[in-house]
Amino acid sequence: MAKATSKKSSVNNKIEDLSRNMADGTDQFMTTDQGLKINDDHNSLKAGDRGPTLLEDFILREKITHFDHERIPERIVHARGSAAHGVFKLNKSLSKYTKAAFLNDTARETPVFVRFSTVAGSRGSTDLARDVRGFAVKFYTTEGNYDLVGNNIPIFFIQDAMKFPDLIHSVKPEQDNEIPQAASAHDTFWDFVSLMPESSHMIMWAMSDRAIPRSLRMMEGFGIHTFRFINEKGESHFVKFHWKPLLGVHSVAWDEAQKISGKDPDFHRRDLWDSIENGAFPQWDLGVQIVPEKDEHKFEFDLLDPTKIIPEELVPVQIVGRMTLNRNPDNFFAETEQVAFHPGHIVPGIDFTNDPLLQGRLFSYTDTQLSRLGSPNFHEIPINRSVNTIFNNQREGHMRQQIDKGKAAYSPNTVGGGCPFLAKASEGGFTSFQERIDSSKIRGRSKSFLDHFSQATLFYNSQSEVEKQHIKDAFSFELSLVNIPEIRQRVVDHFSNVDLGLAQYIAGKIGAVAPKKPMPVQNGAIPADGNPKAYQPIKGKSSIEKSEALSMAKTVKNTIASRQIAVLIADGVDEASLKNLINKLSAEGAMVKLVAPKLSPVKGSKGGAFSPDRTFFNAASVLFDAVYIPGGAQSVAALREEPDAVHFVNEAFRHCKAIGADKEAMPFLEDTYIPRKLGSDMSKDLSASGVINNGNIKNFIAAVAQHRFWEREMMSKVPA
Ligand code: HDE
Repeated sequence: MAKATSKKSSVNNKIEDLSRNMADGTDQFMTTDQGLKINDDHNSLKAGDRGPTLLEDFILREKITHFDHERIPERIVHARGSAAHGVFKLNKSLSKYTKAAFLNDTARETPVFVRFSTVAGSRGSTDLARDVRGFAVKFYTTEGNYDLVGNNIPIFFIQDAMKFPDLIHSVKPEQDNEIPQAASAHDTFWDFVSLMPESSHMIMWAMSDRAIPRSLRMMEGFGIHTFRFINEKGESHFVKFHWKPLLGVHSVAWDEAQKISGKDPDFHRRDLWDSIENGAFPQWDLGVQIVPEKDEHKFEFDLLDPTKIIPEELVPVQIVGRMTLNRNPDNFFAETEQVAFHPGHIVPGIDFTNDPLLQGRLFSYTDTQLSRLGSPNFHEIPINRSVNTIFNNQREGHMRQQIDKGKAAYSPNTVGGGCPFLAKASEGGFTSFQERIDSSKIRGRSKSFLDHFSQATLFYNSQSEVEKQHIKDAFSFELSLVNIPEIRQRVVDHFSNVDLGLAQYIAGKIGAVAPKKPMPVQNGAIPADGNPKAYQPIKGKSSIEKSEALSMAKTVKNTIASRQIAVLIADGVDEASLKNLINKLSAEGAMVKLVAPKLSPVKGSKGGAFSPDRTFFNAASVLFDAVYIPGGAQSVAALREEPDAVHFVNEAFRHCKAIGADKEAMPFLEDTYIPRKLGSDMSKDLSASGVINNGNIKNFIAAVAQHRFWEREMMSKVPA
């Protein structure tokens, strides 16, 4: 976690560029859009006190007209998002592989703007949907904007852009009644999945805890497609991009996610905003997997297939730089909403491959901005403009800002002295990699794309027992909300090819027939004249059985920085204990929040006063990472009388969070389900289960750093 600095000190050349468009109304008169000072902004112009409003009232007309046109279309996918500014610092030059300047010079810091998103929900939907998260990074490089538009899952549902509208139509709310919002648990999505075996690998990830992150700051990011690096000599290497969060990869429980959606649908957005405001800057390491051109066909999967990873055991991830998000946007609409990403925004040294999904994206992203932002001049919107001035012969269009001087707007010309000039490759001019292509035009799918199951199985086999259980639970939940039994059965049969035990478990939960062996699978995506045999999915061999990087179980668990810790207090709380707790947790960078029966100051045992941050009627355990109950006989007795306080701790226990208490608070813990679940002897040290009941703050801190004690779920759940 980087150290805090103020907003002013997080200035870079992109922030300076944005400041050209910033306006601050502090100490200024209110004006109309024409710059006229306004005298009355409260009353419209009328014919007499009680008379009709006059059409002449240009101030009213201007205000209402602007308001009437305030909305723009939300993104067709990834509508719900949150973003932040930051910097990328390279720490290992990649000049051997790429000539991209921002990946060559370790002295350089490149400004970035990063937008995280959910995919399926509308702009106002909950942050905690079970969904893939977008992870889009715009690098404002000296050679132009480079956008790495990725997700928090390293693969995708489909192999060909042609199926993207179908995929999205199936997952979005159903077309007759617009239900459900931001959820994949419905007939049309699973109908599509059941007919598209190529989605198996991605579905395994989407049903895993990766799809319910604890925080946007605790997710990995992936470029997904294989791209190319091109070096000065014109040589190409294949590359996959990874973002690895310094805080580790963590998730919430599904029951918790659903409750957060009600208690605070802005949970992720607030978490990102607050941590940056508090100086707990989120950081990720940039990693690359590099494959020499000659090794293109050496793997048991096709590098061009976006439903496949390159296991880290086969090609290690090299860490080459670090990204720090250190500044919140000044205006959500101007920056987060209007930012326009595009995988086709590349710089010399980076190029595309023939991944058919990537190829389709290269068309889509500019096209969609034309209807979303309304003009081919969207690149001039401050958040989108390059830090380099733009010179070309593109002219006019809605809302053109740039005033191009001179007479000539064409090339070649002599009238303008031949300007603007073209740049040679040696001067930084972009040239495409000269890949040799010699083949027939074919509308179809390569046979090397037909193994739809082996990596889905690899993923499942790489999970811990707890993670496997969460995947089973997620499938059971989702499919139980599918109304058509045939769809449920097809999905079960389909996943019997990934793991028979998994399919049998799900079948048992959703009233489907449990398969006894891997069942034949239908591939619904076959051309009218296609031979079904040629499209029959296969399960190839995987040279590795498990890959540690695919599990979250062994992620970073050495810090409590920026974790939200609830401390439950009432009048009479042991002051010395409370102050000591706050000091020790704060010293580790945790955010301590006092939760009390009401918002008025709580009296301490020595006459001091503590202002609560939240109350039992506006807070809930699901908004915190851990909970602590300090001593003070009067406070403990009052909390025992507070059913919401008891529920708070039961729920934290159910969600496997660290729970701490002073010895004096033991009677309170005995009112909860904890003794029944951990054995009634509360005098024992229960820290191995994440319950620290002896006031040992060091042990409590170590327990919070573990994030969750998921094994508790295996014991049985408490009602909460
Ligand atoms: Fe996108 N995607 N996508 N996508 N995508 C959009 O562009 C599209 C895909 C991703 O925060 C849209 O500006 C097609 C993969 C992110 O503003 C649209 C295909 C990956 C974001 C679009 C894909 C992504 C988008 C909607 C299949 C991970 C949000 C608004 C061929 C590598 C960016 C917009 C932001 C947004 C099209 C598949 C990531 C419609 C056609 C694979 C993170 O252009």
